[in-house]
Amino acid sequence: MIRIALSKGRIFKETLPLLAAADIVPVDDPETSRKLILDTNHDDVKLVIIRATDVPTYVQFGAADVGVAGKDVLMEHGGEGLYEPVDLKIARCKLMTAGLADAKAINGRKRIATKFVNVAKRFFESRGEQVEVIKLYGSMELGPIVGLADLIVDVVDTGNTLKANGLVPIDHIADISSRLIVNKAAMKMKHQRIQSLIDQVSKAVA
Ligand code: PRT
Ligand code: MG
Repeated sequence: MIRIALSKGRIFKETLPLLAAADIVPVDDPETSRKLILDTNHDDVKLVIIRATDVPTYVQFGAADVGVAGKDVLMEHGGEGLYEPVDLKIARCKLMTAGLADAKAINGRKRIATKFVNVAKRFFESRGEQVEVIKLYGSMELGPIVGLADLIVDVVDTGNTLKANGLVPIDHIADISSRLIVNKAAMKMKHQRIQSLIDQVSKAVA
């Protein structure tokens, strides 16, 4: 049995063709089905549909053998207990800091609103800056507008969401794409099955 952890939305959509190249095709559509475990064309391959930020956790603890997660989510998680064998080159974006376009100079310790608390701490630490990080679960763009924070750390694709909220991107933290991740124990115990999945998916990416 192989369990593959995926999130709905862009990662699911962009992973489907790569799984198809490995002859894995889901039987149900997660956007319409209420099932959290989807059957596939193989009795011994299941897809587990979870929140994007939970994917590394499921794979770390072996609740799923394999998963697909954004590098942003992996940087925040820390990557413990995981291998990251394939850059799938999907769901690309950038991790950035951003702030109000008409921001006044910030005096004293900056406040940073983000769901990427660990990433933000590491980034500002690496620049020798002491900051106060405020954990949010979404709509980070609102932070600077309502005076909750001076800056945000978020993923940016077109930049339209920042622009629509009067924000501008400032520092580039990392280029992001989604990665195939594998539980370290499963890589040993189910080596043949997982290695062939890695090979077929890698070939499809290239
Ligand atoms: O939505 P949920 O809270 O469940 O979780 P999630 O937002 O982490 O999941 P999802 O499915 O939205 O994103 C999954 C992964 O896609 C992320 O972890 C990233 O690696 C990647 N990705 C690629 C993005 C984007 N592009 C992206 N544009 N994730 C989020 N966005 C957001 C962005 O922050 C902005 O709010 O989409 C909005 C539009 O972006 P712009 O710049 O094009 O306006
Ligand atoms: Mg989202």
